[in-house]
Amino acid sequence: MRKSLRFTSSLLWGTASMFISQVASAQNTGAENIRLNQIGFYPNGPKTAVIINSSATKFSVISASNKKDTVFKGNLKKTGIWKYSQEETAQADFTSFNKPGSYVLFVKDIGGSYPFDIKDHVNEAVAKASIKGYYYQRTAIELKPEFAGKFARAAGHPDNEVLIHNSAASANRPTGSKINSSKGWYDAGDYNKYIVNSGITMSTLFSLYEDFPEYHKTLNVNIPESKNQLPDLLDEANWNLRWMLTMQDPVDGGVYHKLTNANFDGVVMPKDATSPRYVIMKTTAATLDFAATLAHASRIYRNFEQQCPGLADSCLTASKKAYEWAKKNPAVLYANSTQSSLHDPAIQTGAYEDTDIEDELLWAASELFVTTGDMAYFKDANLDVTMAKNITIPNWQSVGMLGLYSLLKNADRFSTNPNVKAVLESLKSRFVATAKSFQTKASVSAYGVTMGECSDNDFVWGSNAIVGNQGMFLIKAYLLSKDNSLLDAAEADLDYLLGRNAVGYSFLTGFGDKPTMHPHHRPSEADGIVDPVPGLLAGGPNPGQQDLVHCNGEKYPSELAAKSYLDLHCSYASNEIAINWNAPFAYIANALEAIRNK
Ligand code: 9MR
Repeated sequence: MRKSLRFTSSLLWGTASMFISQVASAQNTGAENIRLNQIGFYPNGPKTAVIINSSATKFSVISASNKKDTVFKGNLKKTGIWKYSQEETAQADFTSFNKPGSYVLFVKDIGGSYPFDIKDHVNEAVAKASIKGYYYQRTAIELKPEFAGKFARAAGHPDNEVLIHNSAASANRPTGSKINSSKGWYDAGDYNKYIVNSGITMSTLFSLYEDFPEYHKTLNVNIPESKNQLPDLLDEANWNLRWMLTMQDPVDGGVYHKLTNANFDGVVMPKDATSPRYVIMKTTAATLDFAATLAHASRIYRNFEQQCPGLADSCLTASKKAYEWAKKNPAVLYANSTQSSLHDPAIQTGAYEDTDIEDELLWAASELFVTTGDMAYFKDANLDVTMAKNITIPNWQSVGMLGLYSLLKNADRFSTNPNVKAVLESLKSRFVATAKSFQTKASVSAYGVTMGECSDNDFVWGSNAIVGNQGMFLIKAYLLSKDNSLLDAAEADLDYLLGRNAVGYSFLTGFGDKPTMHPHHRPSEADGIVDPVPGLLAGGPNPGQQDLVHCNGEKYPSELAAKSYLDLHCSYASNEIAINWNAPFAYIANALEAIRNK
């Protein structure tokens, strides 16, 4: 965690004579009532804080280093009540102040904010940490001190002898036979591995690579492979890719939905969680997500044939085979409930169940089209029908946009085919217009963010990934349109995740002055270390509060959507971490580093 400047503010303000009396009476409520990015801002980027519980009309920015110079003064803009937190808000906009340094924002009747920086590369540490977070999620490998520091730990879950569950049995692989399904990342705070969620995660990270290949040439996040000739992000993704490849039945091409224990593990370190592991039935959703991810992987690793000989070909073969299985088995759905009643042992872990898989087909067909140029896949994507409803913020259950992102990214390659060209041009203008409409709504919202503005259902389990994916959507639209307002809106979404939100937390473990400290993450809870494993994004406010029964009488601070957050290990519905939630955060933070520092 960055050096805590958590203040007892008489120290900070003592010499700012003009404010002494106010500070004394304000009792440092500024830190709680001034919501801003606790890391900081780029000199050339937007800078906004949200103020609550204040009747002041003005604000100032003061040097944190000499604790007395007022460097900027501005008027607060009243922005009304945010319906998700029922707070009266005002915004302090100090975008025009661009002098590098460390500062505090001060409002007369409430006091000073947490300190923040204005500088180039301001997100470098969070950006790297959010990628390094995946290293800490690796199964089947010891995390050595030179890479993991105090979070070094023994290997867990080798998964080299995984049982075929009877739901997954086939002639070549009868119930109880064993396969090697090693490597991969733990999905979240639990120790299982799920194909559906791996799919969207890998797609997001591949996009981060594809959109900024130059940036990744020099990015070093200190993982065991950092010294090889592959970008670190692709080395890290490769750890999960190798596992994904093992999840395909080599005979028919179908893909197992998940690799899991029968029940969630206790709160123990990975090496101590030794329950039997199973692969569970093949499903259409998992198989299509696999087909999409592997077709995408094939494009990415094709450029690194020397470093990963044969990998691109293997991925493409596996992808095509999976796609064929899905076409023959278009509606094999997963539900824990059917599993529990039909099979022994009953499986109680994460379900990732989905009854609408048209978007999975769109995604897989789009990726295979982009990778192979085969028009049969383009036809299957059926864009005339599917396009409009899939221009949305993606999540693990709604993945059509991931395919559309790849089509948009590669549109130039198909410009000689007039039919494809026309469809992709229409896609581009609709996509950019949708992003613009999100940005317009954000610009008049009380917190100045897209959160809560793109749909009525933004505050769900994993809401921080909703805002992360909104930011990514905006950046992708910025890359196509060069409309700076879209980039600024995405940066506001990062601000939200790092402190400009209704609970005032920085949701990335290890960063900020009021960070998430007790994520629902087994290693963080079981390792005996005070700090949580760093670089992991908490799920965030979730008025569903589905975990209350497990929290021994602990209550969420509020039932309001934006305030339904509990920084306790028991709160898996608001405070778990997950690979698919980290990915859009990593995308935005790294994209801003790549773009703003040019
Ligand atoms: O992210 C998932 C969320 O959308 C669902 O509402 C929730 C309940 O089904 O499950 C979440 O996914 C969890 C998965 O099932 C198991 N590993 C932890 C994931 C994050 O909580």
